[in-house]
Amino acid sequence: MIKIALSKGRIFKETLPLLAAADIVPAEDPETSRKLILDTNHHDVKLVIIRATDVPTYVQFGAADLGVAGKDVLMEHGGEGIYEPVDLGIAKCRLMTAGLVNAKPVNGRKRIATKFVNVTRKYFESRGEQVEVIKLYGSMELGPIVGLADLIVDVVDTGNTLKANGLEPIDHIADISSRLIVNKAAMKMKHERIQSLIDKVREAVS
Ligand code: PRT
Ligand code: MG
Repeated sequence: MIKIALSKGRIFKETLPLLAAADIVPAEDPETSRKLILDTNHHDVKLVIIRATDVPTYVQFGAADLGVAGKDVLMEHGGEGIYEPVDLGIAKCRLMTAGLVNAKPVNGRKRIATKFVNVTRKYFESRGEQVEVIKLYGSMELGPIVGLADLIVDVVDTGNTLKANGLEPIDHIADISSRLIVNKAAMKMKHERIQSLIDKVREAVS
């Protein structure tokens, strides 16, 4: 059995054609189905539908053999127990700091609101800046507006969400795209099957 962890939304949509190139076609649409495990055209291949941030965890512990996750989520997870063989070039965006347009300079330690607390700590540490990191689970843009934080760290695509909330991107932390990830133990135990899948996906990407 091969289990592939995917999140709904943009990653699922953009991964479908790549899976199809590896002859894997889901039996149902996760946007309309309530099932968390989807059958495919192969009796021994299943898709596990979970939150984007949970994909590396499922793959790390072998609850899924493979998965697709954004580099932002992988950086935050740390990548333990995971190989990252293919950059799929999908769901592209940038991890940025952002703040209010015309923000006043901050006295003392900046407060940074983000769901990427590990990445944010590392980033400011690498710049020798002492900051206070505030963990949020969504709607980071609100942080500076209501005075919870001076800056946010979030992924930005068009920049429209920042703009609509009176914020602007400031520093670029990393370019982001989604990666095919593989459980390290599964890569050994199910090598032929997984390697052939990786090869077909890689070919479809390039
Ligand atoms: O939605 P959920 O809380 O379940 O998790 P999630 O938001 O992490 O999942 P999802 O499916 O929205 O995103 C999955 C992956 O897509 C992320 O991990 C990124 O690698 C990638 N990606 C690409 C993005 C975006 N573009 C993106 N624009 N993820 C999120 N956004 C959000 C961003 O957080 C902000 O709220 O869209 C808004 C900004 O978009 P613009 O175009 O207005 O700049
Ligand atoms: Mg989302």
